[in-house]
Amino acid sequence: MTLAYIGLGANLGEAQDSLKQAAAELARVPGISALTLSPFYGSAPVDSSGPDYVNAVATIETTLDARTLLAALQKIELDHGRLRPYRNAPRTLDLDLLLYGDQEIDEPELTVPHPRMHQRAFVLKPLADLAPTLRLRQGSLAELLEACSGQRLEQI
Ligand code: A4P
Ligand code: MG
Repeated sequence: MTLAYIGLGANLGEAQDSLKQAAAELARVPGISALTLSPFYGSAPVDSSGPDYVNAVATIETTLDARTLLAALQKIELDHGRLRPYRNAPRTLDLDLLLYGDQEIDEPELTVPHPRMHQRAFVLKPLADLAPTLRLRQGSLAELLEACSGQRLEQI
């Protein structure tokens, strides 16, 4: 059983509803259990455009290996009508595998820990809500959050 962290984001459509539904769908995937969802946050787009995002983080316990878990996340994205016109395009649903136990994976299709998570308040804050004492390679969540205090983020 591996503890994994999933980042959820959306900035098109009924974003908060999409995140709630996606979390419910994730909880029903065989091999996934004990899903805990953070509070929801509204956040200004970072390296992206369009309306504000809604973001959250979920922890799960899983017997799926990391690649199978990623495939399950991508299936849920597709079910929510996710299109990929260009990188960082506005999206109806984005599910990122942030952490998979303490495993490090460095492949184009799957990089874990997620390579940009430590620079993003919309990931770090909900992560801190779920796991306040967690440390990333780059530092404690509090230190990392301090460094991205310029990013607009509010709990909704
Ligand atoms: N991939 C590699 N590693 C991973 C991983 N750990 N989790 C590959 C998920 N996917 C991973 O992803 C592109 C490819 O990355 C996939 O084929 C997968 O095999 P994608 O979801 O199709 O494209 P994307 O989301 O545009 O790219 P990416 O890299 O997920 O973007 P980011 O860096 O996550 O940024 N601002 C706010 N406020 N809130 C947001 O949620 N999100 C982004 C997306 C930008 N700005 C944002 C937000
Ligand atoms: Mg993504």
